[in-house]
Amino acid sequence: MKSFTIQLSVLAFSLLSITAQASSAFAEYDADKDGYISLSESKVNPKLMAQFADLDTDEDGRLSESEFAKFNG
Ligand SMILES: [Ca+2]
Ligand SMILES: [Ca+2]
Repeated sequence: MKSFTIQLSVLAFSLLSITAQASSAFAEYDADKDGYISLSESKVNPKLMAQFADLDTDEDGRLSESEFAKFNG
């Protein structure tokens, strides 16, 4: 019975993370919650940092949520 409960929690958690992924990833990178991902905030993910210049289409040195939406890591 216990393992069934664990499986159920794992399943619920997976569903939650799939649903939350799109909106929460941005918030996770935006450590200071200013609504933008700065280059230093992107350093937690080398792939994001590598694509930073390409994603920053308006070249203001930070990624807005719509610019970040084009990131595929
Ligand atoms: Ca920020
Ligand atoms: Ca930008």
